Amino acid sequence: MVLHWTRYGFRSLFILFVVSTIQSNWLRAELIPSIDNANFGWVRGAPNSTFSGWDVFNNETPALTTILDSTPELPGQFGFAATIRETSGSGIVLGSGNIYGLSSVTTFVVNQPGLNLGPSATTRIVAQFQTLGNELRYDSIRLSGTDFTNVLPSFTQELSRSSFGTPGQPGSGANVVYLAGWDVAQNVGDYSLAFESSASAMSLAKFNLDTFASVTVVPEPTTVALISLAAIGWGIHRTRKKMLSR
Ligand SMILES: [Ca+2]
Repeated sequence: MVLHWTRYGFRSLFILFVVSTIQSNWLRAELIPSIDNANFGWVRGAPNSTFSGWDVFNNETPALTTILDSTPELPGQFGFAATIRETSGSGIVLGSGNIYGLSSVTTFVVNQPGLNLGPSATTRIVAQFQTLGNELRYDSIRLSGTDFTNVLPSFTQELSRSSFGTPGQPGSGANVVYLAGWDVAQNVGDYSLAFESSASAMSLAKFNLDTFASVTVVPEPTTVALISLAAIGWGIHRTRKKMLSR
């Protein structure tokens, strides 16, 4: 048993070293064009946005076989915090703060409270994952909301990939940063993101989740009328000025 844990201790040390020496490319989610090339004008921290991020996972329910972390700790978080759960019973939190699948596929669910702005708001949801060792099962990444379930991403992108160790030997694997995003034509009160590893021995090292809601503001008729009046007034002023200066 002592040997067993020493082995995992070693691996977590090794993984910590790998993480600190390989630069990852994470995207600011507002830089991704929408699928219809609309410009949402979103930035992290803007009204109607949320951002939760984990570099280090902890387990708030050590007495259970599942893992719960409701305290994302990256700086610059905004809006309602997300929670992450690992529900397979195979997951452990390593000393490095990674969630590792000991004996089987690991199964994750991330809950993100939404702003519930209704059907006139468009929502962009961007998840970014860093995994070490075995990889995600990429087609398992699905989004559910109040009235839709298991929707595949609108767009995906592999942001970086490198390998470490000797292939086939213990302590080897891939270091992958992967992005999956959705453009949803509404904004609901709760989002749920599900994903799984492709096999055991995947280490979830980091996870970021951005959501942005774009509310279409239609000017009220009185506002339009006032703007038109102001424009006409400005035109008259210009004409008078021109005539006076002659
Ligand atoms: Ca935490």
